[in-house]
Amino acid sequence: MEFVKNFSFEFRFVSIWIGLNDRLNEGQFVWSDGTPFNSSIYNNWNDGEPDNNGDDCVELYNNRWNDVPCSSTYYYICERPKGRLSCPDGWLLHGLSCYKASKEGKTWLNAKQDCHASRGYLMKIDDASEQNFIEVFLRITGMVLLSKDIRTQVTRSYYNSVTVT
Ligand SMILES: [Ca+2]
Ligand SMILES: [Ca+2]
Ligand SMILES: [Ca+2]
Repeated sequence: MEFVKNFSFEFRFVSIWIGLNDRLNEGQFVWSDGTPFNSSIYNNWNDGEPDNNGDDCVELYNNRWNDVPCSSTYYYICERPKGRLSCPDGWLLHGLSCYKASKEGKTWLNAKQDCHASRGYLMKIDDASEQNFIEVFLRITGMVLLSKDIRTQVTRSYYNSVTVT
């Protein structure tokens, strides 16, 4: 875990699309898989957000949520249910979902379509535990300079150090 911590600063300010949006009805947020968003169950809005300044799509930025223009091009994370089998190649299992990070910048809509093409949806953050997982996941997948072997090692040390529920 020390190793992961040392690199965390580099990735603190990367914007990542999540599935939350109010594109259809201003102020009524839903997840991209169609699930209504219930702020009282769990939310991670940054202070003063959402400010609804013509912004209908939500980024994860510095570990908090913020509504921004959907036309921004950001990295994104797709999530899909694990189902009965394990995750496909390139997807990481956590809880009942598989996750894949894409380091290709896309608009929110294009990112959403890419997730749908692989039978997933833009990341839906259901609770604090999933939010915490994604913060670590971003550090792991964002380390483009690391060799595959080292990345595998970091992934393993992460899983040794947390309880996966
Ligand atoms: Ca809005
Ligand atoms: Ca905003
Ligand atoms: Ca989820």
